[in-house]
Amino acid sequence: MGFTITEKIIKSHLTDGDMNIKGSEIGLKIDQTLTQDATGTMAYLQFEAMGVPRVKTERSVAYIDHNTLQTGFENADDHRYIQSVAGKYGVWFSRPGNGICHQIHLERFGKPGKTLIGSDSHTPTGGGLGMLAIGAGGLDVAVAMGGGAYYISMPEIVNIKLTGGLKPFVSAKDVILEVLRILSVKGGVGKVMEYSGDGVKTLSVPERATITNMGAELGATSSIFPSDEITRKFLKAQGREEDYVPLEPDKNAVYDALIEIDLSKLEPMAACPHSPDNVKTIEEIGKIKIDQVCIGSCTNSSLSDMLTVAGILNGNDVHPNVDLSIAPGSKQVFEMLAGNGALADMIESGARILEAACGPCIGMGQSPNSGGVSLRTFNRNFEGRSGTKDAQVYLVSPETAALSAINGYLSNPTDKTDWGNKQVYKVPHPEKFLINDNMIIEPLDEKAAKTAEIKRGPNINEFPKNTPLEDVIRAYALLKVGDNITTDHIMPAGAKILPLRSNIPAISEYCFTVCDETFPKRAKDAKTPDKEGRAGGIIIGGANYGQGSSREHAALAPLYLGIKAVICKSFARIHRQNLINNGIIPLLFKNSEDYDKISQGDDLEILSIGDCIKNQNSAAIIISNLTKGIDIHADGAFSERETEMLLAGGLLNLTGGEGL
Ligand code: MIC
Ligand code: SF4
Repeated sequence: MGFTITEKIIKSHLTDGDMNIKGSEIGLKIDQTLTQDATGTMAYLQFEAMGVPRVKTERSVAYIDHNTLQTGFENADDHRYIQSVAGKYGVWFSRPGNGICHQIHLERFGKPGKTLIGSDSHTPTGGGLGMLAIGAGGLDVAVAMGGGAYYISMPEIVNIKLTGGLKPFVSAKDVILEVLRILSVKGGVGKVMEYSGDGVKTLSVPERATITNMGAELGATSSIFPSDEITRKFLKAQGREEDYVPLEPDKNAVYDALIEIDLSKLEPMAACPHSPDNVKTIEEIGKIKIDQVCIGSCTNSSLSDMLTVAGILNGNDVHPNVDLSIAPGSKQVFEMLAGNGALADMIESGARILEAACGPCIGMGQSPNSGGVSLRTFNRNFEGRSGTKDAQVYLVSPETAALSAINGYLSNPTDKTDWGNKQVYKVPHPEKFLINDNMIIEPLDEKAAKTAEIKRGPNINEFPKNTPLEDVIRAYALLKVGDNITTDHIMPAGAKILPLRSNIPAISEYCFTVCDETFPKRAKDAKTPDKEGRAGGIIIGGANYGQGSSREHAALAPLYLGIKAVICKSFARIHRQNLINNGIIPLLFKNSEDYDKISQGDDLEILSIGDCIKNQNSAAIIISNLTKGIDIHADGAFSERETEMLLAGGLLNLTGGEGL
């Protein structure tokens, strides 16, 4: 039996486990890591706590791209901390303004056949280059930087076979929207999406990266393309052809499932509010009036995306009722747009140009007007993420976004009537990228690193640590939520809250406030044991709990607020791991209908939970609902490694802060 690309990379990086048993836990050696600033401060504080003198990876990079709005000292202090810690421990540092981590990593560092984990859920962008690139919690990245393995469940591998070629003005974004339409935001859990077929040869590396980037929205462990002549051409144009290695599946590779997509049949699409899988064709949605268009984010900010946008905007004015903002993905893209005049075309049309960063994608500015309709080339349209609770955010391709910005309504770039007399100007795509890495700082040499000082501003607070698992949990169901709860619900982001990412007590004040403003106070009050021995809280969730971001804060803040366990129908992969890493017990309802048997405020007791977990007998865990007088069966199914972490009260307790 031959191997898929995913299996080849896993095989050459396997440190633990049996890759022949799907769903079993396997350990992988990690070649490269990346962090961004919003998750990075915690990751480096954790790395420091491990006491490893220097990173052991082939390449680790710290990017500053999320918290670039400096409305107070906090973000700038965090940047300084990360710069100093990176220099000391052997991590390359990408300065604020250099661009979005995933775009730059693709341009300057990614290598086919390598493993990459990043403290950001869109790390699979690197799959566009043939890397096995996976999003992880900050603590997992810290462990990998220290030379430790990264653990995943051996994934099922889905062959997404692409045939034909895209029609003009249908784009890579429409391909991944089609996959989301077919599979939904839960459809990729436990799976790697591996792209194959003749259609692959029609897609450039940045187009492939758009598709693998948004594979995160499927809940997939990763997504990957072959490494072929197109990959070589991209790396050559980036001045690093030597990083190229070919990578394709064996002819007799066996996949767990097959999805076939004929690219020539795809139409322009949009993910409608408020979920990336709520996909319809633009034609189905109709010509709705729009208020805002935002172009950029790690999904669609490559040079070719930007040149396409400039070509559409050129010679046209942005509609008077539309606010258009554009954020190029990296300094390289920005500088090249400036050099070839495309930037002038954008400015001339009336676009507002933002710095190369995440910006509006994470609610750092550009919140839409009340009830406003916003078209975004981004990857997430969760309720409230834009900063305006009642905004209606649609996720679209750069082509759809640019044409709509001129017309003032949602436009179909394959429909001649939506073009009117407009001419599309083709800005030539350069053969070579402009290479200027002056915003990337090399780490200090080992001698200088020894005496280098780490700069800690007052915003940097300690991360909370858990205590070893108790045998009985007695607590109220402090909050009950429904299906598909995102980490944006659990620990919201945005310009006001993101600066508190290095300060868990302060950020905890916003935990779950999207669902219930009273939650932080109620949780803090419940921390103190009452007369009957109740202490802390339990959260009840539906299916796909914790989807979305990798932010560890969605576990750290609940931990700080005294949450002991989350019981739900199913978990998203990264969030479940973050809970375990921090000693919060993720339990499943054995029968999902039992979700209805617990109401918010019910008094719950879980006896012998420590014993059940210790004896790997989580199937015996019983939740007694003392309010309703019923017993409910739970399940956990923890691996040996996870069991140890839960018993110790988290990964850092387990290692005692000493190495791995
Ligand atoms: C996101 O897109 O939600 C983020 C912000 O990039 C997060 C990371 C974070 O919360 O800091 C992610 O995708 O992991
Ligand atoms: Fe940044 Fe948005 Fe990409 Fe997250 S999804 S890394 S916030 S651009």
